[in-house]
Amino acid sequence: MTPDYLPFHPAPKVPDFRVPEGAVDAHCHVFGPEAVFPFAPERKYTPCDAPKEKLFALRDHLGFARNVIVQATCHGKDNAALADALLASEGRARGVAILGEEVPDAELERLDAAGVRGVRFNFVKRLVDATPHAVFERIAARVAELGWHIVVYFEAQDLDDIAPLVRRLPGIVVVDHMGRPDVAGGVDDPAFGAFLKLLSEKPDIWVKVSCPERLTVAGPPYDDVVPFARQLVESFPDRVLWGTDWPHPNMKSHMPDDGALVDVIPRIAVTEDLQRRLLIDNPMRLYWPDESG
Ligand code: 0GY
Repeated sequence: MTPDYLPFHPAPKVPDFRVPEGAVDAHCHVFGPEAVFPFAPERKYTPCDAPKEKLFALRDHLGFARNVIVQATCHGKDNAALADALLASEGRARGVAILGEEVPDAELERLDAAGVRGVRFNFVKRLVDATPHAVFERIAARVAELGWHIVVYFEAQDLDDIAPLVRRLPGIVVVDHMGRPDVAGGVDDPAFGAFLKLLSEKPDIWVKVSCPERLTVAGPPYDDVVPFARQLVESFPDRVLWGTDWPHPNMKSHMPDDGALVDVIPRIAVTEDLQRRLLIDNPMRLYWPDESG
């Protein structure tokens, strides 16, 4: 199957910023290989193969110790490639799955044993057909029994519709890519203000300060996105996560150099203390609580 967006960067630079030892890339994906793990028939885009070996090589190249691998819509509710990567990681990866409410308990237990610690609810209209909120709530109640958290992916213009559900969800809710703000409006934009207010009101909401490459209007080095991420890191230092988003599914404008993305980190987390919380303390608490200092 021919991919319908750009291939991932063939040779990312070694970052100028050295991440601290034990750092976690808390948002990345594995795709295929298609010959072994076919893509979902209902997918809205076709990725290129991005197998676990390439992800683990990138982890080492960029200086990270661990990954959180997030199921993407191109694999739908078939989490086989994800589980395979988690099992091959020798404990150095945890996962976030996509599930339907028909999922049997035995499958949940199998995913948990492989290293899945969360379920992802996607509200991005170009990526998925809508799921009733009541279905998400029933899935949330089931995975709460396993101690999993919930990851939500939505765009800023849909926050008003989704906020009541997000407030009701049990346990920790992690928002992907800063809630996808429209960066053209700047950090004083009322929609970003509404997102900050939600975070202030509900201490169980965490946020990934990821994907400058998706949010930017100006392009690299992402000067227009940095203030959003920096504000979140400084306002909620114990509830932020960072990830590469490799292999950058669906990126059509430009394909980022993953090393250059790492170089954004010291611009959004400007002290060693903030960097340690963002890259180690927070993801370890959420994904490896037994090893978390
Ligand atoms: C991302 C972003 C995208 C895709 C997916 O599940 C997905 O297909 O997450 C996107 O197109 O914005 O989180 O990697």
